[in-house]
Amino acid sequence: MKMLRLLSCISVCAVILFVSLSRAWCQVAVSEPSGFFRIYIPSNNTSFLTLPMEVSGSDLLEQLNGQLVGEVDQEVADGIIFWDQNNQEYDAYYKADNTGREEYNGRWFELDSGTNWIECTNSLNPGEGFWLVNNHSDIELFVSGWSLMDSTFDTVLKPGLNTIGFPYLFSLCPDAAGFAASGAYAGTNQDTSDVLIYVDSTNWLLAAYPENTWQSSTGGSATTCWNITSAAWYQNKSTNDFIWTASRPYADLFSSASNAPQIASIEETSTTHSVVITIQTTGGTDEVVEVFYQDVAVAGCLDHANWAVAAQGLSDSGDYLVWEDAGDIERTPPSNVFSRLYVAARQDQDSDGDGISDARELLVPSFSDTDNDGMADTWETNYFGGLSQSAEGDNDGDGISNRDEYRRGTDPTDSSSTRITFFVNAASGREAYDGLTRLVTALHGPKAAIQSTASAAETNDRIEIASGSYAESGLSNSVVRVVLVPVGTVQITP
Ligand SMILES: [Ca+2]
Ligand SMILES: [Ca+2]
Ligand SMILES: [Ca+2]
Ligand SMILES: [Ca+2]
Repeated sequence: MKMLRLLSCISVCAVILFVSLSRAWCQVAVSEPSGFFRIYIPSNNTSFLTLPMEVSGSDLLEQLNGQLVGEVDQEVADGIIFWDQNNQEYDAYYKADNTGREEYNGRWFELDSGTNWIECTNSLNPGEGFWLVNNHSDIELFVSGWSLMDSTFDTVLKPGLNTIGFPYLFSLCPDAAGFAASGAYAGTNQDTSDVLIYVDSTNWLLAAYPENTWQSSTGGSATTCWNITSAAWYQNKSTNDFIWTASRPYADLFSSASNAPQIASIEETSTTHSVVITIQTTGGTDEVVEVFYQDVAVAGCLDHANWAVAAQGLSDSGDYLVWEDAGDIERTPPSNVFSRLYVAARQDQDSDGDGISDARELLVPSFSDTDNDGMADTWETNYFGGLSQSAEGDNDGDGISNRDEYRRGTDPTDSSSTRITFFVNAASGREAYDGLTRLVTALHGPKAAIQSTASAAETNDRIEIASGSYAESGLSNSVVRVVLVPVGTVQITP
């Protein structure tokens, strides 16, 4: 069963988790980015990997436990291998199962430990290399964690061999000059220089012209790149440690002034491969949560200015709410992406009162509203060539204000573009939706009741009513004059 948990027990661990998550974000409006990535390992293969997110050691093994296969015979069990750079040796562990001793099953023990059952206590940090051994059929592992938000990340490179990778969700071509400036030794031949060794290539650091460049062991300058999750060996030829400092490649946009919802766990469901997200909330009665997402490709990068809305209008009276991402009309199912990140935010926080949350203005470029007039800047610029038009103005003189044209999706420069169609659906509709689309999307969806839709409409708007039964007490046309368009059999009862 492919089920993952960042928390094995929400109720017991909640306090601990909140402390650990809130170390840098104790007063913010949006949560720390959290998400998942996938690791494909072919049958009977070993993959050399690094973690591009924060996944604590015990949590990683716990996550892998449900996906890798234990055996009583350590030679055929799935395993994990670490490199001990202090002692320059491998530490290999296997997953035990069917041992005849229930307390050992599903735990990880040292290889060749005889009867001593030496348990794995290693932890894994972002940027450290390790190997996963798959002694069974092809597998795609699901790993969840937190995007690293430290501005820099130091990796200590010991004399001899080290395993390294980039700790952020970002593919990278390691900068040779940066390594040299950090203390890497560049020489004039491969035997004396520091060396980066990939699965299929070896590159060494050249001191002569062109100075501080990676050279291929097979000749000529080399471009040496990591994808997200790929690791490499680093051979430090000197007798001293040095520190390679990686800089966070994305901005810190997370600095506002109120309590945030926090993503507490991300699990993949075994049957549908949808992703279930548990969000810790304040429990306040006014709190409404929205979720943003961003997909990152294997050779891509997280872009912290470019999120999209995944869900809105989530609320719960308790301290947690659960939202399931199965994809939708606008969003690929999570089973079809390598990596997806999420942030949860307070949708009810709207400092400028324009109906668009602070978080959406911050995270989604198309909603950025720098002049706080309730009209997205991209929309204003598209229609008016700039931000000078006022919200109350009526540029095309059709009686509908510029801001209402924005909200209703009509053309503010075309006086014939005024009326729109609303949608009602007794089955799929919700009163929290705006009624602007027939199908449910992240931002829109049909309303559930005819009367409330008529109240939201303007004169001459159409209301398309999906077939179904509607209980409408006191249905009235006194609000506005609208056109009702039933589709199929529509039954209206008082
Ligand atoms: Ca706003
Ligand atoms: Ca604006
Ligand atoms: Ca107008
Ligand atoms: Ca118009």
